[in-house]
Amino acid sequence: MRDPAPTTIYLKDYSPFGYIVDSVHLTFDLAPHATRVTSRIAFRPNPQATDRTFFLHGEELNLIRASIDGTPITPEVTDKGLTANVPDAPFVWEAEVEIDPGNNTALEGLYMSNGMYCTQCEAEGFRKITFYPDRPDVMSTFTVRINGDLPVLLSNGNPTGTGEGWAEWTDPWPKPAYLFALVAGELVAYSDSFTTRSGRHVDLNLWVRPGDEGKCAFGMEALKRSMKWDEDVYGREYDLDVFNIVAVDDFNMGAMENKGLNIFNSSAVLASPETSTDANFERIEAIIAHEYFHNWTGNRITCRDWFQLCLKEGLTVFRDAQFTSDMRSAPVKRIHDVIDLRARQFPEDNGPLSHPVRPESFQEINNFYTATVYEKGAEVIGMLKTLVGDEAYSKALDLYFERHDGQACTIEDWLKVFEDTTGRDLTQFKRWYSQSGTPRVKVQEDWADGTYTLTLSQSTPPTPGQPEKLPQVIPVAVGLLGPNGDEVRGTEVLELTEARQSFTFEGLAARPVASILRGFSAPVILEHDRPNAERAFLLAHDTDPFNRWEAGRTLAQDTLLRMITQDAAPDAEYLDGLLAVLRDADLDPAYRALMLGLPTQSELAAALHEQGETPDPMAIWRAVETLRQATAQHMQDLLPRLHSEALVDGPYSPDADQAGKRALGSAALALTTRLDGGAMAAEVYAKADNMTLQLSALSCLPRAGKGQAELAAFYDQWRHDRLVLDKWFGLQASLAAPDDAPRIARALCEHPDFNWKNPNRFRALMGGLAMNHAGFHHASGASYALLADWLIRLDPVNPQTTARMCTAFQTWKRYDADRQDLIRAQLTRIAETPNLSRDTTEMISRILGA
Ligand code: 0A1
Ligand code: ZN
Repeated sequence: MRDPAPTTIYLKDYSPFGYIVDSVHLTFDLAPHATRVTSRIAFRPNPQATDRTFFLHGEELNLIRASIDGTPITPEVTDKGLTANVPDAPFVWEAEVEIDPGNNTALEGLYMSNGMYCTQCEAEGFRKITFYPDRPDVMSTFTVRINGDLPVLLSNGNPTGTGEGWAEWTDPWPKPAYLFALVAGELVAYSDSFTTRSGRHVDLNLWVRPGDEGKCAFGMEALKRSMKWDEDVYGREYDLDVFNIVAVDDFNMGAMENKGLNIFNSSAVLASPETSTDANFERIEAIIAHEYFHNWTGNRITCRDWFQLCLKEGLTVFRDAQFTSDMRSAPVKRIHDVIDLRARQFPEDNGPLSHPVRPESFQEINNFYTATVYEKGAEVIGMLKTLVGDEAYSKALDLYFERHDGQACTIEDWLKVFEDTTGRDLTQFKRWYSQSGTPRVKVQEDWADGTYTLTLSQSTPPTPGQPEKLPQVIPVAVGLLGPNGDEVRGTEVLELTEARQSFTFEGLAARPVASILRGFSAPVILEHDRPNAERAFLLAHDTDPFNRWEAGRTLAQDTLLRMITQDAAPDAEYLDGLLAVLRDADLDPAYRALMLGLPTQSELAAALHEQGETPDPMAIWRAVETLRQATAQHMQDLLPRLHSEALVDGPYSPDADQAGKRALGSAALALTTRLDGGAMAAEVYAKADNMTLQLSALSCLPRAGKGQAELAAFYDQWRHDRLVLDKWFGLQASLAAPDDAPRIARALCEHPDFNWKNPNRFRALMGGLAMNHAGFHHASGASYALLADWLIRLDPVNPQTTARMCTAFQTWKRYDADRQDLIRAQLTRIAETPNLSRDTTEMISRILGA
């Protein structure tokens, strides 16, 4: 869709649709370039609505015929939809349209992937299938008949009829159109079943392309564990006779929660030890859980409008994080999530794309499936739970499900169930949904006569459209340690509600060391100037595993910043503290592996910018290299022991224990490579019998100036496996030395396997380059130009993926004037491209700050 003057949609303009939909009957006659869709929809006037305009969304549809109560009509059709005169009483709408799934490269609506038909309707894709009130507050039951000569024909709900060349599906649960799905293809099922706690037998099928059956077992187990967990923890049962999951290669996102028929990017469901890493397995488990949990948080209770997206996404991310914590290690999961939040959400919240968890306006809703809506949205739920306590949280959720089942809701509805169960006024808490930007919390400490006083001040820098901020409710979990490392005060949640507030702890025998923001109890930036000796003390003694890790992280960041700005040597307190933690064999290997991590180079650039410095990507890169080298030397004697602790007995399993050992082994291997020039990594690579080991060894080698032979061998071994080939592209682009990155990425773009129309392949290469901080910010501007060339090329083919990839430029204002000029030139070049999509136009203009 080309839209010369994009319109802005506002939350404040919400009004209900003039009609209620009682039932929808759809018939699909499938043909790659001329699919016919016939709809029969029962409407009646909505007594809650004042505006009775009968407007149905519809885009890229060829209307063949339309009728009302059997009488043919000629509606007024534009490129957005149609309007018609309708009776002021119940009526039946019928229409027949023709669509062209074979030429749908945007992967929205009905499209084809490897000869298979599939759909993606969230957020506004259903309007590319037929004329309909395509908005989430219009809910209806659907009956779907599919006519086609493919062996597998699927839609939402339960199967209610089948014969040669056709199948019928009926979904008894009213749903909005964005949850509609249809799949048709030559697929094979990996099947199992689940009996719900009330005794409902559910058939489970994972539908894949022939040849992929061997990669389904893990996903199926993850599904069954999710179903059980949602019964045990939230009391939520599945509500249909069948649950289908389909894997598709061409998909813009991770997966989609369509009622009873989830559609997954194959990278988010297919797994085998030979082709998938431990991280892949963990991600698959989380995404399967996420989509399954949407059945209640999203489908049974949906969103009134797209501004409420966080209602389903924040809550469902929070639920899938709880699930992962229960299945694996809670502290490790929390640390992973905070690393991810800082890497993806903080840059968004502190740059030109900053927006509230519940945005108030948009041009293209697809641009708001963001880390802020999802991950900060989940943090907000976590804070709410911390503030009200576990028991009240659970009661509030029971009330939410009871009160709102079958409805399309708002954040107000959500907060009201908490107010009603706890009696608490959440007016101030609600600012977490409306104020954008990451709050800074500054710490000041005082000690006198056995009393420790903690003074916290909060402020949030201005963000687009929000020059002034009001204080938010910030739960700050605090514990106090005595001089010998014992905890003298266990964790207590302080509620910071004012701009500045003091909290006192009396009757202490000695000045304590405070452990602040335990468990990362709020998504804020803590500003705490304290001696490194205190950080080292916390690294050695903190009883809160998150803050113990955080102490190491802060030490690492501090030493790196001083290495960058003052040419300082690596800090001994950091190196010694790290060594002591890594030596402690009682600590979980996964946790120790995380301890060896460093802040990303992009995070260091942000921290420098925050200090008023202009980050130099090459200086950052050099400091990280130097610190890594120093760490390797400092740990030299321990490395052999770490390698042996990382050894796994028996056959590969993706469980948390084995994965943790391999994570430690791979962190140790990266350090060893700095000492032996890659000899051990080459050996591990040669012997590796699973993808985790193979890939971790392979990633060590380019840093040692080696690995050409292994990269070629890897390609030969895996050229037939599209998901593994994505890794091959991504690894080379993300790990290339800064000076080589633009050239290597450009060469990879010429590779015959660079199928750029496939979103996974495009993201692997271009996303890999963008993640290579010093390589992406190469002073020549060559990487900027390469990315811009490809964004311009992809935009007419797939606007959604193009718009998402534009975020690589969102941090541009941090850098020096020359780099800013280079980036601005590329952004302007993209903006001036004729017929640029609405998606990309909106993103570029926001990034430019226009
Ligand atoms: N609701 C899905 C994410 C999703 C959103 C949009 C899509 O197409 C534009 C596809 C998937 C989820 O949260 O998993
Ligand atoms: Zn979701």
